[in-house]
Amino acid sequence: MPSTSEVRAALAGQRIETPSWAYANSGTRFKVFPQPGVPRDPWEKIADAAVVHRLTGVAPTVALHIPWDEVEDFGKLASHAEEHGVSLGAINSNVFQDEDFKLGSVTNPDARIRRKAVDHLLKCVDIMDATGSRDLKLWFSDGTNYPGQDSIRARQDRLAEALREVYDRLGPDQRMLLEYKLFEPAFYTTDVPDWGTSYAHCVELGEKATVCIDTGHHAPGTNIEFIVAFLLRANKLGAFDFNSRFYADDDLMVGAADPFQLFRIMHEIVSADALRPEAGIAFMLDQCHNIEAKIPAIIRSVLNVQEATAKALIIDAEALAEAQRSGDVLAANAVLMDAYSTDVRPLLREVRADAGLDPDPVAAYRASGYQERIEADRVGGTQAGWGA
Ligand code: PSV
Ligand code: MN
Ligand code: MN
Repeated sequence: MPSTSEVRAALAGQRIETPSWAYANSGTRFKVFPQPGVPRDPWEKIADAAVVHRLTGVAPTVALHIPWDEVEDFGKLASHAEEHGVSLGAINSNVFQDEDFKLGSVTNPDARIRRKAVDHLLKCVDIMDATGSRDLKLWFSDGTNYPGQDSIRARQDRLAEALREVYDRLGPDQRMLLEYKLFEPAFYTTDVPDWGTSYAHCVELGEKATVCIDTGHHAPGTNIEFIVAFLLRANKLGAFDFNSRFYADDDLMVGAADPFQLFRIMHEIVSADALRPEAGIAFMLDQCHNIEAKIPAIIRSVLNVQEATAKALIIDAEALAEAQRSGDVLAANAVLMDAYSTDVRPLLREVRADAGLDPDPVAAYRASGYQERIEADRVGGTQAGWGA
């Protein structure tokens, strides 16, 4: 069994990045339900992210989405974050909401539009220089809706060319995270539809390019922990966008739909000793809270990741290895299920108390009066960008 102090130290040292857009109003293409008190600008989104970090102790960075979080002076935004006790995390590029990108951004058949898309990505690297962010996260909505609409192969060539130009612009400590998604908004082909495509481009690019796994971006039934294990072994897993899904890209709170899957993913991470921040994997949330209160939902998500992690950490690795060595299928499975069935909430409450935090961050938020304050102070909160 791992020692309790090791488990506690691993939990206390865990890092989970929250996304600026999850604090703002968002919805579906049918309706955005506005909520009182949501941030009106990136400055207020960061203030809210800082509250999540203060209460949980494990969410010290906040990801930005450009241009949703466009400001004049990104250095100032970084200082604002520092003043609030957090720092700026991954810069997410957005080449999916401009009229010009109807037929694609970096894979568009029109060279002028490809230039425009690549220029946006390069600008995101400039922003990283100003914010001190390590990671550029790329997700492309590029693809086609109809057979014959464009050459699948030519689009791969255009993608490779664009990625190369952006990759070559990265500084020595900067990285590129290439996210994939099976479909939507493209319905026939997507240019980066799966981990294999992302992996192949990352291998071609070099060591600063790694794959980002968004847990909501797979076909139903996909074994995500297999992907995690494969990419870890190949040293090509750079990040997670955590969320959960019942049907497609639902962006619900991580661990809400399938906490067992989250546990299996975290088991792969823990068994590869990849939980430590030095291992270089960014554990980020990418969620949209359409009907639930934003800040408590983000806190809940952080707790869900912590619970899955704690269960993975208490797996009896020696007993598991022994059962695997001797081919005892049932014993091996029982080791995993014993850990999964353990209530780790008391342990997490102790870890929080040891760190000087309230053991129940959601209750602490409700008691803090912060929600009442922002509802009184902020009028006319912004939309994250989705569902407009
Ligand atoms: C696309 O569905 C995605 O998962 C990408 O990460 C985007 O940047 C993000 O959603 C925006 O919420
Ligand atoms: Mn994502
Ligand atoms: Mn998504």
